[in-house]
Amino acid sequence: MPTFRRKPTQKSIIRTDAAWDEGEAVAERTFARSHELKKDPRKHRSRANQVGCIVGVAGTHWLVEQEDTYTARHQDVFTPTHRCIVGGVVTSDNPDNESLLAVGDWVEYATNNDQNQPGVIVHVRQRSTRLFRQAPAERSMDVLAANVERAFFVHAVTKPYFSRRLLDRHLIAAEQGGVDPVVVLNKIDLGIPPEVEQAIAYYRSRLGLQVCLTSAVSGEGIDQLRALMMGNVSVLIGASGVGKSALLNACFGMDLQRVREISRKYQRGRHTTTSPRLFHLPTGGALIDTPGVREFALGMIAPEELAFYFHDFMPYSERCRYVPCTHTHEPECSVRTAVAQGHIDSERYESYLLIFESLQHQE
Ligand SMILES: Nc1nc2c(ncn2[C@@H]2O[C@H](COP(=O)(O)OP(=O)(O)OP(=O)(O)O)[C@@H](O)[C@H]2O)c(=O)[nH]1
Ligand SMILES: [Mg+2]
Ligand SMILES: [Zn+2]
Repeated sequence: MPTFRRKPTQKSIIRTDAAWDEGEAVAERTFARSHELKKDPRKHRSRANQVGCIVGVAGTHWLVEQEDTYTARHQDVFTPTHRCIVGGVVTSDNPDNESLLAVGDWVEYATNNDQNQPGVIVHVRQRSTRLFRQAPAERSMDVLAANVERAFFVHAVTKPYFSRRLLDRHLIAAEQGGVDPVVVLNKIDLGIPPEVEQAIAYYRSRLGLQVCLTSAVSGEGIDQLRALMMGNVSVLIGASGVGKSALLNACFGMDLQRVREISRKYQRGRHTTTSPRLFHLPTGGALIDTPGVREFALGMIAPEELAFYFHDFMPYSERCRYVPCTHTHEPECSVRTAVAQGHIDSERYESYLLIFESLQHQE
């Protein structure tokens, strides 16, 4: 899926943020190929004759649903789309270090008079929220979904094993991107291991997290999940094989997405879903299914800011002797004392240390 991972190339992007409206020169930040564009980026945008939302990817094309169709809220989960490409110059209202395009983005595009030819995306509108991770081996942010109100972080209670490390990263990413998090623990028909029960209790009571227990097989928790989706644009995020597509099918009551058994040998998913796709809910709102993501590197956080994302540390961090305290080695650190006394979950602290180290590494 090459286009999903496409990063903004400096040559083809021109920022058109507020600076333009204020008449400030942003010439240093423009890389226009045409002189006309350099003079007036609005002229470039006027090439577009449509506005729409990116709902999927097909090969090298982005599938764009025209605004009127998108908002019509007809009962169809599938609605007609225009196939579009990114051709030549694209302007964007989003930061340069984020993916140029993602499912959920609102774009301005020009359709081709020849129906067999793809349309051309001309401009990407400002994202209100995003769910991103740091792209592997890069400094840029890989946007998994844009403009979503809620993220369902799907984990299996078992098969594949429940990863606290991944969940803690998910929660930080949600806060960074301005997205409301809901944890979905799926496959409860297989039985919930005691350590998973314990973890859920901690996340619920200490972080006030909404946790939804589900089974795509028995149907337990599906009504609750469906109710949480209603009226919102949400995204399913999680490792491969946890049952994102199975849950989507269960919520819609039809087989919209392919589902495949996890590998017996490695107890991992097989990356069955290969590109993100947005489906309309008959009750209003939409749900985006995404390919499994196991590596969830965080970016754009200074190591010393990390503790602010660990809300369960807050009541203790105020009492640390050193200010600021990184809670890693300083003497008389109340966070470390709270971990030793069992007031802070030692698994959460372990996640903190690992993320802290990875962020330090990046600097
Ligand atoms: N027992 C049980 N199996 C489930 C449940 N949900 C999904 N599965 C199974 O788990 C496997 C993986 O499900 P998928 O829906 O393909 O997983 P996914 O998260 O979409 O995986 P990717 O598309 O690879 O990211 C399939 O064999 C499903 O039948 C559940 O609630 N209980
Ligand atoms: Mg899937
Ligand atoms: Zn401390």
